Amino acid sequence: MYTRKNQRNLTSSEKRRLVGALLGLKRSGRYDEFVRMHGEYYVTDAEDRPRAAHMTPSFFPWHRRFLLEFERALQKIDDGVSVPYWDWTTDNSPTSSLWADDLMGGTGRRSDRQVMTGPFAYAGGQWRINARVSEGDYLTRDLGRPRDPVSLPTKSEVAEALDDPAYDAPPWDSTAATGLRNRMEGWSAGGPERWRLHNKVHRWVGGLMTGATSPDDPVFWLHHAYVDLLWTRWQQTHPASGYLPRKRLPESDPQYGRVFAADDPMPPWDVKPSALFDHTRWYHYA
Ligand SMILES: [Cu+2]
Repeated sequence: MYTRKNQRNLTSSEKRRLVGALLGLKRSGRYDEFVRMHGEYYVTDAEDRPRAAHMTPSFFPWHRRFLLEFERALQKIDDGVSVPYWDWTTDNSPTSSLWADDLMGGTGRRSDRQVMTGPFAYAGGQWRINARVSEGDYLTRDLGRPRDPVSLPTKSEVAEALDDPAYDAPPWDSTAATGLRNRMEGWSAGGPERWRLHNKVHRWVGGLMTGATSPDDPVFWLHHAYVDLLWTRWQQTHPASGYLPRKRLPESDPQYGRVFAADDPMPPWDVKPSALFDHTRWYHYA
């Protein structure tokens, strides 16, 4: 049992240890295995394959397990480390301390979006991008996308998503109009708000964070820890609601065999979403 803290409350020694563990994991090659796994499970609902991680009800439990595995790997390097969370409704500017040299480093330079500051700058020699969908060996960012500004989601947008008493809704994909899962994952049918909440944060960071290998940017983990925290808040607010679909969908359902009901084992760990509903045996949020 350990604590996941708000990144803004980390002491300088906690920041140093977190960065050290991230760089150590990268050095060992293990970090890039997580990046590749995320890319491999980036299955969209345009495909017929099962979707465990994205555009799917198991978006929350799959990422919870993904973060837990990652955190265990970090803790093998330094057992005092945990994944902090980034509350992007509050720390919502490129000048937030999150982006300082002692934590994530800053935005990319204008010409090629290459991150030039902090521990993950290519020139530092410790953060080479190996698993990627785009060109370049270096981490890229475009915080806030100044040329065509995008803003981070607000507290009221989060509150609106958390207010929905249903966990998810048919058709259980990126077009579900209601339900916590798609409101929070943030797909919408079109219009100016094509990317909302979780998705919008990926877009705001820009660069590698917008693609299937988004964990190439270590801020991925801090973002997803906050998404995980928001799931716990929804659970507390709606104790009578639960994960949906509860039972496997009938064969007649177009999503049959493509989404995971509460007790359908999810790859690659063969773990049921229901085994991940209660996070309190592992960690709590401070
Ligand atoms: Cu994400």
